[in-house]
Amino acid sequence: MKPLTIVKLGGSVITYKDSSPPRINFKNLTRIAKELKEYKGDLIIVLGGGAHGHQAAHSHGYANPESPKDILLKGIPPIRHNMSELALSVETSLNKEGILTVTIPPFCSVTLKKGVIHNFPIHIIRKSLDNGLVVVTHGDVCFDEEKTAAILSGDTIAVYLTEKMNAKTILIGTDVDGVLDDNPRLNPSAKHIPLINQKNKEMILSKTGPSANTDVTGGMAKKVSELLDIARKNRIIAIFNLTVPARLKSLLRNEPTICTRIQP
Ligand code: IP8
Repeated sequence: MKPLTIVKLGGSVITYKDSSPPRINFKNLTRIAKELKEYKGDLIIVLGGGAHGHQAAHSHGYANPESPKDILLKGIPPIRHNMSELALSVETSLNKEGILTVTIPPFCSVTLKKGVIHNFPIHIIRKSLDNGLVVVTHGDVCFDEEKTAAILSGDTIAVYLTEKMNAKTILIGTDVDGVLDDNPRLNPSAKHIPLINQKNKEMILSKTGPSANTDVTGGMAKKVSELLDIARKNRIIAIFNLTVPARLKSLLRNEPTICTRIQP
């Protein structure tokens, strides 16, 4: 078996997050496909929701734990439609670079319980990788055993699959240089943190907040805590700026680049 790498493409990079109706950022997507092209190991690409997921989730009550069932149910088709459209565009961009890709949407097989993954079959993902295909999956709306339906974040999927499939590398692409000690949009002198481990995690987590915009799934603090939970010796974990050309390529080659590394 080849080493497995999981790359999350942040929704704010592959879509114009504030655009309504949602729009895909084809310029970034085309460049990202070129950077992914030369990677030769097993590869799972996880998409964030961006404009396609978060706006529809927000307007159908997914940010509010008290939302009635009928409102949530009405949100399922538009969220699914938007995420399928986004996944198809990613698939098309990758295929254009000769990367043979299949999309496996979580809605079709994953269930949640109180918002947490309850059942996540990986058989088809494994089979696809073993047959040389690159797998695209994405944040999605999924049925929930206790509360109708809930949003499953791309970050949570990436972390879950890393642990379950014993990935060697997990790279989380965002629109900032990694973790900073303050919100860079509000404080331009926010400092970049190159490494998070058990020694500095409490201090860092107290400073990183949820992301702005219409994000219904938790932002940077949640990303960092989920990644710390799967940090192991010999596992490469990085949060990096996917809007800057060549950083993804450097990380895939395991070369030094600006990012925040997470270690045990
Ligand atoms: O952007 C959210 O995924 P995330 C997915 O990775 C939806 O948190 C459908 C809003």
